[in-house]
Amino acid sequence: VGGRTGRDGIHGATFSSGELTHEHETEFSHAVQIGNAITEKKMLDCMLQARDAGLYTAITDCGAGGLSSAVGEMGQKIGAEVHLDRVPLKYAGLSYPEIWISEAQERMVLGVPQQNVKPILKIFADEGVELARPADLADRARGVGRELTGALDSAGTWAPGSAEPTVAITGRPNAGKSSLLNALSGMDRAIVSAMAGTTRDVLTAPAELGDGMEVLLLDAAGLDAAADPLTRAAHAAATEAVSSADAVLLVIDAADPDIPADAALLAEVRRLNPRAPLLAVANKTDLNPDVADAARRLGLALLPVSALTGAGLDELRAALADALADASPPRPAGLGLHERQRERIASAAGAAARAGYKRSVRGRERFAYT
Ligand SMILES: Nc1nc2c(ncn2[C@@H]2O[C@H](COP(=O)(O)OP(=O)(O)OP(=O)(O)O)[C@@H](O)[C@H]2O)c(=O)[nH]1
Ligand SMILES: [Mg+2]
Repeated sequence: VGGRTGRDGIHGATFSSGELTHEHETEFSHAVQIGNAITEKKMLDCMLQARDAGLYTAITDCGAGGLSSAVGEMGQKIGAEVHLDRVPLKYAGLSYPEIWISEAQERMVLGVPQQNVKPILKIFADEGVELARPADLADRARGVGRELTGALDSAGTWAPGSAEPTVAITGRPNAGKSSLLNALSGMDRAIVSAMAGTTRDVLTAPAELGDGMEVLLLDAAGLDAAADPLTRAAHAAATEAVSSADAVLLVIDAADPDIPADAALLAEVRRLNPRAPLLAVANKTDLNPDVADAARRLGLALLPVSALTGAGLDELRAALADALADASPPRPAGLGLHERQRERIASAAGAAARAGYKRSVRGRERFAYT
C-alpha cells in the first residue's frame, strides 16, 4: 500500500551506507527518493486507523532494499509468493529487478488476516490510498498445513532396525576372530595373541562392506560349546551377541582343524540364531590353503581367508553384504519418523492451519519498522 514505485528509490541504501565524498552527490543524485507529502500523510492516516482497529498482524516499510527486504523479512519463516506484476508503478518501463529493490518510506507491506481484508481495503479506499491487489497467503498457509498432514499420514515409523546391521564373529578360541575383526574394520580394536581365550568381553568395531553398507562387527569370543555350564554362563554376553546378530560369521582355524568342535559350535550357533544368515570362513589359509576336506566334513561352504595377509577379505565383505541384503527386510520407502519428529510436524501443521483460519488477531504488529 502507499506510494507508487519508481526508479528514484534504487540504490538508496547503497548511498546511505557508503562513505560520503565530494563525488557522492553527483554519483548518487538519483538515489534520493522523491517523497510525496500528500501520499505520505494519507498513508499515515490509514495506517493509524488500521492499527487501532487491529486489522493487520505484520507490517514492514519498503525502506532499504524496497520490497526485497520488506517481503524477505516478513516471509523469513513461512516463505512468500511475490507478484511483481501487480505493483503499482509511477511510470511504465521498470524491470522486475527495479520493482523488487526500489525503496520508499511511504510504501508498506502488510500481513492481513483474511477476515480483515475487506475492512482494511475500505480504509484505504476512503483515504484514496492505492494498493496492490492482495495475494492470498491464508490459502497458502492452509496448503502448507495440508502438505504436512499428508506427509505425516504417509510417513512410516523410524525403527532402530534401520541402524547398521550387526555381524557376530564366533569360532573356537584362537581361530583368529579378533584378527578378523581388526582386519575387516581397519582398526586395531581387539587384542590378538597366540594364547587361546584372549578375548573376554564382546568387542565391537564398525566396518564397511563396500557400496556404502556399514555393519557393526561383534567379536563374540567365548562361545565354547565344549565348556562346562558354569563357564558358558559367564559367556552370556557372547551368547547374546550371537542370538541377536543380523548375521553370524563362524571362523574355523585352517591351521589347526578340530572338526568335531567346529561342528558342535556350528550346531550351537544355528540353535541360538536360526534366522540370521551364517557364513563360515576358514582362516589362516596362509598356513594351510587346503580347506576342502574341512568344508566337506562340516557340510558347509568355507570362504578361505587370511586375517594376517588380507587374502579373501574382499570376497568375504561381498558375501556378507549379499547375505545381509537378502536377509534384512526392505526399509520402508519414504519418511521414517521418531515420535518426537511426529509431534513437531503435527504442531507445525496445526500452526499452518490456524494461520489459514485465524478469526481474531489480538497481537499488534510483530515487525518493526526498518
Ligand atoms: N598365520 C596366521 N595367523 C593368524 C591369522 N589370524 C590370526 N592369526 C594368529 O592366531 C592367533 C590368535 O588370533 P586371535 O585373533 O587373537 O584369535 P581369537 O579367535 O580372537 O582368539 P581368542 O580371543 O583367544 O578366542 C594370533 O597369534 C594371531 O596372530 C592368519 O590369518 N594367519
Ligand atoms: Mg580374540
